[in-house]
Amino acid sequence: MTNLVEIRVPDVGNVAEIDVVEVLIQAGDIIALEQTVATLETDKASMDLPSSASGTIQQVHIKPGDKVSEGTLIATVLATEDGKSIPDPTSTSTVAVVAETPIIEQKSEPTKILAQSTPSPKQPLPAIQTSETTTIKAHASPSVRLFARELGVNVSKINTGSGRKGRILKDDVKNFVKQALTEGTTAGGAGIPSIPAVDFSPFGDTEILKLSKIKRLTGQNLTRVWLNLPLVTYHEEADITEMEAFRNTLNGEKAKGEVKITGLMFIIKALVAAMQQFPNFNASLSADGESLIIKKYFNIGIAVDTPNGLVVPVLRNVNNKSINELAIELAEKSEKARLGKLLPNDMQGGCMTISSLGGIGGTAFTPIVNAPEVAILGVTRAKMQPVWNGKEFVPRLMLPLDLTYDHRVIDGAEGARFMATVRQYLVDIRRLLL
Ligand code: CAO
Repeated sequence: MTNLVEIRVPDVGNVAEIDVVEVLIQAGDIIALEQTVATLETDKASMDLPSSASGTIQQVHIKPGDKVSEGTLIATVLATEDGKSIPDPTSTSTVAVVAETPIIEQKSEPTKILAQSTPSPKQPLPAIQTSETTTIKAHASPSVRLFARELGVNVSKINTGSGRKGRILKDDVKNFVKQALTEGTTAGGAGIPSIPAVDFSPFGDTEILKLSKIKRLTGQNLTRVWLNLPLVTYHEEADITEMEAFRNTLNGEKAKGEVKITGLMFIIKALVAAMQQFPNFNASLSADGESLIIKKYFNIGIAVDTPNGLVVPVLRNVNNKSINELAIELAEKSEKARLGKLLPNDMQGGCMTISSLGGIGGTAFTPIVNAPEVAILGVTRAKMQPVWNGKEFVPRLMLPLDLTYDHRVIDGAEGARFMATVRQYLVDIRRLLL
């Protein structure tokens, strides 16, 4: 028995326009359940859309360059009997069998890391911006024009596009940027020379490994933030001896299999308590760079290390959640992140990011702000140290903290006061109750 099944775009978290980057099926193809049928891309993630049925493709309803959104019909499949997710055959509606959770390769947001933001129009990459002196009509879709504007590129300066009928594609914009950087064609910009290509073969064997998409996109965002934001990193230390004792007590009371509490949960809480006292840290600069948008919600992004690179799931409304709830939520989201299953929605709406390397080691580092956020907190490994108490040296567990902030928004003294407050909360977590 066979059924006609529709593959539609699943709920990807309130994203209005999703670009179809690649279509991997055509009519007549035989596909397996969960086989990728298309690659979709939002400004935050690229996702492989899996088929929700096995069978023969009857018709493909999209093509590369199309815009789709939740519910858009991707393809119809004459599903075989064993095809899962086959809709109720008695239903006459076009409601479909939506694809299962798409496999997402998150774009950069990370931290040391990333900027999800559109750079302020006042601050295009200076090395690339060109003046609008020509009236040549460039053929490019609105999303490509937006992409070009974000990079400060005037699309009319791109002579030919590689798309159909010379249409300008994102890759053409990227190539234009690369070329501009290589040639140093600047309009009053930084004119940073590119790293020259080197032939390594005289020195020994080499192997070429393609960067994952997350790494590539993260790299672009990092560069963008690095070039656009005046960043300062401030280092602090908190005595967490008591906090650690309390954490161990709590974990000792947990039943087998329950999610354990790590110090990160207290750090998240302390950070939010400090953000409530210092609203400038829970803010973003407006696109024109002239005002500060203060947020009244407290969502914290956590940089998670995955085999494909860094991603930043967001824990929402942290101020209303308990330590246990946060531990469970972070465990779920980091697991999803490592399986590449986060949806764009899981990574949106962050107010500040924490990048914790404490599970690995370190004494300090300089994380890069996840713009348009204005600060990021780096954490490295707590260590027993001799601390002078006025009479003698006593062993205390000291936690190194590194705050990088956007100096356009945060002054040095403000940064130091903010970190003194975070430290106070961690030294005596009872203060979180006040
Ligand atoms: N000092 C001492 N020990 C620490 C610590 C710290 N600052 N932070 C974590 N630990 C310990 C934990 O207590 C845990 O010990 P036990 O197994 O004995 O309980 C162990 O290290 C592992 O912790 P964890 O890393 O699994 O858990 P976490 O809640 O601290 O962090 C997460 C969760 C998702 C942030 C982490 O797993 C991760 O991915 N970190 C990497 C983030 C990253 O790569 N950032 C880099 C950004 S810059 O490129």
